[in-house]
Order: sequence, then C-alpha cells, then structure tokens
Amino acid sequence: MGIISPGFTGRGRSGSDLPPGQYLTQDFPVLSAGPTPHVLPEHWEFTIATESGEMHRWDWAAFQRLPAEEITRDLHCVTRWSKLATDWKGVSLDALFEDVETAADFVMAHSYGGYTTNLPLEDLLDGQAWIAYQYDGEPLAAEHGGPARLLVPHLYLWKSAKWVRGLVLSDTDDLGFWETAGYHEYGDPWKEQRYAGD
Ligand SMILES: Nc1nc2c(c(=O)[nH]1)N[C@H]1C(S)=C(S)[C@@H](COP(=O)(O)O)O[C@H]1N2
Ligand SMILES: [Mo]
Repeated sequence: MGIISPGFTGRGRSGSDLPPGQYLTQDFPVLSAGPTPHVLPEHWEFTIATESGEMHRWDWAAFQRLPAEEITRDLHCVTRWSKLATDWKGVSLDALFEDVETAADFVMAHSYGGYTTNLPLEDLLDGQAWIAYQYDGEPLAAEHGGPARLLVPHLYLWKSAKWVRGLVLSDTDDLGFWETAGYHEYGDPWKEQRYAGD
C-alpha cells in the first residue's frame, strides 16, 4: 500500500489534500463525451462575449503574445480519480479579462465540438483559471483538449472545458452539458458537489 491510499483525506507529503471520495491515479485518463475535435492552431480562435454582446477575440498568434504562466495543480474528476501536481502552461483568465468590461456574474464556456459548462465568473479570476496549451512541457494533446483548454482546477474537472473556443458572460446561471444531465451546477470537490442537490 502506498503512503496515500484510497480514501485518505489527510494532508499528503506533497502538501496536497485528496478530496473526500477520491482515489489517486498516476496516469492521465481521457474523458470525452464525444469525438475529439482536431482544431489546427491557424484555425483556432478564442472569444469572450459580454452580456451586452461586445466581442473580444484572439487568434492563435495574439493568444501566444499574452503573458503565460507555468502552474502545478491537482486535478479531481467527478468519476473519483485525482491526479496530483500536474504541470501546465497557459494564459490566466485575469490576463484575458483585462480589457473586458462586464457586470455579469456567470459564464458559459463553449468548446469546439459543442460541449458547454457553466461557472461563476469569480471562479475564473484571481489566479484560479487558465487557458492552458501545454501539459508536462509539451503542446497539449488533442485528446486532452489541445490546442487549448480551460483549466479550473479547484472545481471538478468537467468544468475544465477541453477545446475551448469561447466564454459567454451572462446575468443568469444557465446549465451546461453535464449540469443539464444532473451534475452539480458548481462542482466543489471538497464539498463533494457531484450531483444536483449534493
Ligand atoms: N469539450 C469537452 N471538455 C471536457 C469534456 C468533454 O467531454 N468535452 N469532459 C470533461 C470531463 S468530465 C473531464 S473529467 C475532463 C477530462 O479531461 P481529460 O480527458 O484531459 O482527463 O474534461 C472535461 N472537459
Ligand atoms: Mo469528469
């Protein structure tokens, strides 16, 4: 048995906690609700649409000119695997929102391929979320959301939309793909918010 066994919820040697009901995995499972879209960087764009319809747009070149951060975070999937200390490189949502004027409280993330997931805007700001394009020092593989994915590691991983293509700001908290199917609208792994009503 390892130092950290399934069900262990104390403080691990890495300084990371394992949320309740999660087990550790060393590999990196792929969970996709449909086929993997293959988006070439030269065809990729990322947009932020405000609640008043104002569009902010970055193509791959403009996105690459934004300041990038290297981050190490734990991942927690609602199917109960957790992977600790994963290494990413990406642009923080703080940088992308710098010139965005909004009073909206909610965001719907949209992906190439049609996936959606909803989040409160405040969960994307203050160093909590990135558009990540490298994993473990390599360009992000298509199966894990490349060329770029949303990364919101403090929430269950279904909130980290792979192949993200844009965010739409809204005054109302609408439900995304898994949230419509009965998963929790917020998804805090520490509170085990797996399903609506948890
Ligand atoms: N576009 C898109 N993003 C997605 C998904 C998906 O099916 N489509 N699955 C989500 C779920 S349920 C999880 S657990 C993670 C899985 O990311 P991984 O395949 O890189 O492990 O992506 C999330 N983001
Ligand atoms: Mo998941």
